[in-house]
Amino acid sequence: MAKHEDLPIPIYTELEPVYGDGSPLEEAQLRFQTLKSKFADVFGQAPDIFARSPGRVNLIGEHIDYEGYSVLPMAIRQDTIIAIRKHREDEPRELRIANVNDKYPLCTYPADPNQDVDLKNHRWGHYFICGYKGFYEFARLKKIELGAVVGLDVLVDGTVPTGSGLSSSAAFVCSATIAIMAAFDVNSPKKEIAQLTCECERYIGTQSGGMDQAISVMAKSGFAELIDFNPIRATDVQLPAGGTFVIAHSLAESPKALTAATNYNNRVVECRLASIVLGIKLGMAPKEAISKAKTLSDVEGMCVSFAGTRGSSDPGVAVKEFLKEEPYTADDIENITGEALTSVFSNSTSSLDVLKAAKHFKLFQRASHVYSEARRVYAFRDVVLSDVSDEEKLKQLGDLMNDSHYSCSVLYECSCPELEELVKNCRDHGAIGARLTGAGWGGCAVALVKESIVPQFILNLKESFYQSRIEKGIVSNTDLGSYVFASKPSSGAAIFKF
Ligand code: NG1
Ligand code: MG
Repeated sequence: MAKHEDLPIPIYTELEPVYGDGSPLEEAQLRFQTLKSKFADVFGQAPDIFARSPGRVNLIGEHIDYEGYSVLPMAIRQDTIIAIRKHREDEPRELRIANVNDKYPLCTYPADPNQDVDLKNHRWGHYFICGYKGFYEFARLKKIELGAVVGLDVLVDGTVPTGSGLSSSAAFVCSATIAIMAAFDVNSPKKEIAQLTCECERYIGTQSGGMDQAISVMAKSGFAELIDFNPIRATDVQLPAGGTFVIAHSLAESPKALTAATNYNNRVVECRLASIVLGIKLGMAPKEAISKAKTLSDVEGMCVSFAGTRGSSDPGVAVKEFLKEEPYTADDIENITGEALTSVFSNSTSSLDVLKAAKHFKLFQRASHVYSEARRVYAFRDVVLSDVSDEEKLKQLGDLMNDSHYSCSVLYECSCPELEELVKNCRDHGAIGARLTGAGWGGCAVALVKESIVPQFILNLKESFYQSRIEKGIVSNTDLGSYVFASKPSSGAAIFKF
């Protein structure tokens, strides 16, 4: 049987197989009907085809995908759906990108695959352009003949809350890319599309790993997935019975495209610096370390060999030995590398932005987090596969989630006061484990909760965490359902013809 990731994106003529997660189908049907009729209102024509790609919740493995390590997310029902129509050659060569939500005004761009994404002026439509550019690049590499460049009409409907750590951006970029591919009648194995969409999203200026796109494209209903990188692969993980994942929003938004230099990209740069310093301390020549030690996984082998001399197999032993706990200044690091940091990162403007904004670099803490988190992902998978009782499995998974949160909060410093309060609330109300999920600095927490207490758990959270925020007008009671909900693993990207 062909492996899941080797199959192309499925093409359906009905919704059933996609939203087959027990949730009401009528809602989804209505959304697609509305999308179709709005499309006709806005553009005066019917769409050719539709695409869907989901958001995700990461169960464990935070801020390690871009360091080359496996992660363990599951897709959620919330998604981005897109209707698209390819222009004829006699129509304007223009990309018209509309949204069913009035918050997002119509964006137009030239139909030019080589245009740059204007990072200084962020517009919501930029995420579509990421997919557009990526698709043309993909076609070029694959030598796919696309014919004359024509315009596109596009209507977007997204239900993944933005800035929430549930990957609204990847849902949008993946859905956009797949819609464009479908409009041009191109399809490919999912693993290739996962790789492509991951590269696409980097056009927006975040140096992201590939987790969000990989799960959005390759998810399978009913399963979480262990995602490996280089090459991208997905392995089904069947979660133990009796537990449910509840997702709860801290109501602090984390606009990643705007805070990249101080938060997300900053951590990517710190990890790169930690890799270089570790590489040098473990015997690489500085020039070699700069060119070869790109991620912490690149120097893991050396760290493990060193740990072996101390009777351990934990790369963290080398981190303790060779990195100092006090933050490094740029000077400290340049004394080790013998090269200016601006020259080390000279080919990445987003990294140069990080260097400008950073006061210091916490190499010890970031590397300690990454190596320990990478091991927790495998421990999580091993617990799932072990032969202890489901109840015992849930307990061990909860402990791993709690440890992950601690590491994110204390070593990686990607939490925030609202998330700390929320995670504590979850545990106080009986969660087996709880942690921040996604990039952090706001957004959601995920809690593992005994299925039998889920309704009461959500009620308790509403009372203890959300009620005061409703009173302050931060959130409305009617919207609360989209900020705190239980989620089953949903399926991945799909194309619809109807
Ligand atoms: P969010 O912020 O949840 O979309 C980001 C990255 C992931 C991963 C996580 C942290 C993007 C598109 N996604 O997710 O690749 O690094 O942070 O684990 O930047
Ligand atoms: Mg995102």
